[in-house]
Parts: sequence; C-alpha cells; structure tokens
Amino acid sequence: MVKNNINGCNELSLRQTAGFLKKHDNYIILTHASPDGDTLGSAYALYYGLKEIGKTACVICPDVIPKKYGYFARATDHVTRQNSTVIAVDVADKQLLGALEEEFGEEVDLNIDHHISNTRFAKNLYLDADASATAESIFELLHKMKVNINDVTAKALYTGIATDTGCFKYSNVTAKTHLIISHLYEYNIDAPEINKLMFDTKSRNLLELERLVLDSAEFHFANKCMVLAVTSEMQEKTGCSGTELEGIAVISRSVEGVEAGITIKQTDDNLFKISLRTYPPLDASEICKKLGGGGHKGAAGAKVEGSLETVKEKALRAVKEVMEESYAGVTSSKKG
Ligand SMILES: [Mn+2]
Repeated sequence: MVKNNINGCNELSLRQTAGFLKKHDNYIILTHASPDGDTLGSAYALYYGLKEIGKTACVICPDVIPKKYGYFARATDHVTRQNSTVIAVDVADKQLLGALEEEFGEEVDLNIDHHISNTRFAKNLYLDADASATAESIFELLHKMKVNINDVTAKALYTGIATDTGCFKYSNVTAKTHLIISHLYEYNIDAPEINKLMFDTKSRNLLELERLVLDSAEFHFANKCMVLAVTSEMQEKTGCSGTELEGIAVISRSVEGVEAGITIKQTDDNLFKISLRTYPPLDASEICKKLGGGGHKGAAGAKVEGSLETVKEKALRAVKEVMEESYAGVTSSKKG
C-alpha cells in the first residue's frame, strides 16, 4: 500500500489520499507562513470540497491573510483540537508553519505538497513534485472524490495555479496545468480580474519601495547574478512589509542575461530571508539547500542570520559554487 517510508512518513498515492480525506473528519487545514495564492487557494478549495461531502473543517493561517485574497477566503467552521485531523497544504517543512510550528509541527496527519525539497515531517504525504501548484493536486483530489466544485472553489484553485506559475509563464507549467485550467473555465471565475489583482496591481508605496530596492541593485559573476536588498529601513520608510514584498523577488527574471536573482529581505535586526530565482541549468533549490533552505528548481528560499553584508556574501558563495558545477561542460549559457 505504502510507496515509501522516510522518517516514518507514509507516502500516499492520489487514490489513497482521496480515501484518507473521505475516511476522516474534523479537519484543521494549515497554510504556510507568509501565505501566497497557492497555499491559501489550496486550503480554501480543500475546505469547500470537504464541506460538500459533509465534513467539518477550518482553515488556519499563521499570518494575517492579505486582503487581495478576500474574494475566496471566507470564514470557516470552528474545529477543536481534540479528535481533529490536521492537514498542511503547500508546506515543504514544518518550520514554514511559522507561529503554528510549535503547536502543529509534529502533529500533521496529512501533508499535500509539490515541493521537491519536502522534508517529510508529516505522518502521511501526498507529494506531486511535477505539479505546478499544490492547487493542481487539490483539483485532482476533488475530482477523484467526485466532489462538486462551485464558483468559489474554482476561483481558489485558479488563484493557486496562476500565482505559482507566474500567470502561466514559468517552466513548471505542463499540459496537465492547462487541462485543469480549462475545467476551471467552466465556472464563473473571472480570470482577468483575478490576474489583474494578483499581477498588475501595486500600491504607490510599493512602487516607491521598488525604486529604493532598484537603487541598491548589484550585479555579479559577469552580470549573470543580480542582488536586490530590502532593508528594514526601506520597509519602514514606505510602510510596505510581509507578503506585499512578494513581487520584488521576480524583478530579476526580467533582466537580460541574469540567470540567478537573489533578493535579501530583512526580517529582523540580524535575520534575512533570501528569495532566489534561477533559470536552467541553475537549480535554485540546490543553491538554497546550501543556505539551509529549499524550494523548487526555479524558485527557492532560505533564512540566514548575520549582517546584510555577511548574508549577501554567503548567498553569493552558494550561487558561485552551483554556477561552477552547472556550467562545467556547458560551452555557452544556453538555457535548457
Ligand atoms: Mn505552491
């Protein structure tokens, strides 16, 4: 039955996961900290799906849910901890549960995820590392369970897939991604409105923050690596913080010749969050593993302690090491 057992974590198939969801009840669905469209879209779509089959469920997010997700994030049931079944969605490591780690880190009964770097901290895991978003897996699970999807569920799923694929631009998009989206178009999702909100809308404060960040831009390794720093000072000056800063990490993607984009965001006096974006053959998850983090091939992250200068140095060293390995034998910077 069980495919794999690492750290006592059972890896389930799609069918087994659907069976698990049908069998249990009183679900507490957890998202990761600094929630994005995928973790929230997956959590709420799963919540609505479970409600359709008569289950009791709630969604708990370790941080405040940004108001731009308000169109699908609605109040959920109240579930008491006793006799509950805990599910984490889009959570690669228990640390990413943030404020919820202490209470739930060792207590996750089922994790549904798509990060290749998943640390198998949950008792059961459904992992599809080929899925562009966890929301793809949630769609497949609801389909497998023959659960009725409504407009709000479809919007939540669309949001998860659109945000994790950069609006269907990244290399993680597959034929299956588009097939799932084609099903979601049968509902009243208003995709242009969702995309405007997710990708084309920013506050003037954020525009000002981006100006400050761009002023700090540095280029290394024959301009193949771009570094952007978002200091506490910049965040205080502009009043922008938290998930509002998500978009900064993708700026490097649009700069000609840049194959590794490092964004260093200050989260405390001596603590920085690194977001890395790479193009093949560079593997962002491999680079971030060297910094104690993880993620996907094209996008990964890590938390590093130290001053801005030492954190930058560490990140650059990790990028350099992986660049040297990856480009060895590659005659040009051909992307493949
Ligand atoms: Mn995701």
